[in-house]
Amino acid sequence: MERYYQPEIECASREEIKAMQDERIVKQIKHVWDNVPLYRKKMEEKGITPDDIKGIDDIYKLPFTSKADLREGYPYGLLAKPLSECVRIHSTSGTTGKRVMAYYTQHDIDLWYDCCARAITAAGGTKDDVVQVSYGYGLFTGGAGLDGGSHKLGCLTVPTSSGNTERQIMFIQDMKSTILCCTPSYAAYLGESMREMGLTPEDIPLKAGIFGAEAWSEEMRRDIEKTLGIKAYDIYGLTELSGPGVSFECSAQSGMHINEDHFYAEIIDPNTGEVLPEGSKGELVFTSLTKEAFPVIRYRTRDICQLKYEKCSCGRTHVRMAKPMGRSDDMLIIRGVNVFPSQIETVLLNRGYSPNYQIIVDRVNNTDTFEIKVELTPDMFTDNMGDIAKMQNQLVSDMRSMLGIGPKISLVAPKSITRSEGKAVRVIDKRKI
Ligand code: DLL
Repeated sequence: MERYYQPEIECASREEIKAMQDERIVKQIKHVWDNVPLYRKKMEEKGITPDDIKGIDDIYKLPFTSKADLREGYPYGLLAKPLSECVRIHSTSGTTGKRVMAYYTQHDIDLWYDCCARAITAAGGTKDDVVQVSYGYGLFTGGAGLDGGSHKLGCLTVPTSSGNTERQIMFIQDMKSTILCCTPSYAAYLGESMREMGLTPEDIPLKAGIFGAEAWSEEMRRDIEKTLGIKAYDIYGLTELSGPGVSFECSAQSGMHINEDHFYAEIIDPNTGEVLPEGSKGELVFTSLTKEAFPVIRYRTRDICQLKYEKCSCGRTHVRMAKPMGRSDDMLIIRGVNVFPSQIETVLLNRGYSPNYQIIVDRVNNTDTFEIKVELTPDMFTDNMGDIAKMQNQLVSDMRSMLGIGPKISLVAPKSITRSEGKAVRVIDKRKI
């Protein structure tokens, strides 16, 4: 039977959800107008005041917020509460520019951890579970978020953080961990390491995994489920909104339920900003309805996905989002063709390769070059040139059908591509260097 952490909210009727959002958006807009000069300025530029926002249906009137806006506010520009009322910061990694700092009051932290507790419950967790949190702890939100959710539920929490793979496996065995939380690429690495240590899924007590923070394919899910002998659940979130737990999968595994009492989602056309009808694929935009210290209004995530409002078989009523294909800025444009790394992952795993690959793009004589380094599994490893050529040709042809463009395939020896303990780095785009 399906269990819920907060059934009165997670299974509320659509009318109740809308009433909650109507009330919260009005309060939130007044809060940012009064306290965050950037939001007031942007609203004034559009000629609107808080009086124009009478409910959630008026949200389209509000200006969008971009990552550049948040960066411009670094470090304290977007704070909506006095620092003395804040108890925590987290931040994005800043790999593509200046960091975005996110601030939390104690109330913000409590609500965030509730969202993560909902996710753990939806993955079958109860207070009798042992939850190993192998997301990084620190400025990254993964460790803190799942740790907090696990505490709320009363699970025994094992805060290993990421890295030190053999120790992770030792803890899984010795602490009898039943739920593993980490990035999907690290889960795949843990599975590979277990196999090398001669362990089978029967040797470990894990029953479920809660994996997110990066795009991962259905093929990757099946691969992880097989190697670890678990059910693998997706979880989504971003620092700007709190961290993990903005949405999560339930037992139906048919999209991730967005915690709509805290986050209002829209799908827009990334080029025109037009709000798209239900079911359309586009850019996900979020408004935080309850954040005190660092609210974001119509924040453009750059994640490309779809929304589905129909009631889920699990009983939850909150809207579901499809697995994001990746950020629009992860999308590569190679010789004019759009390529998502997740499409490449699908082809490789369907052909029995491991999820260890690297995409290298460059520009030579004004033409894009496109190479995929693919690691052979120990079973496939051979020095027979004929066999290697056959495997390469097959992959080039599969990639051409999936992407509409043929890469150069370089097959490399097992274990030669660096493993990731957090978010995997799959793309080396030398055109940008
Ligand atoms: O990755 C928060 C998180 C931690 C989510 C642990 C889930 C688990 P950021 O580092 O700010 O926050 O990165 C946010 O990661 O905009 C997406 O592009 C991507 N992302 C997060 N979860 C998923 C997912 C955390 N389940 C960015 N599937 C987001 C695909 C995801 N992409």
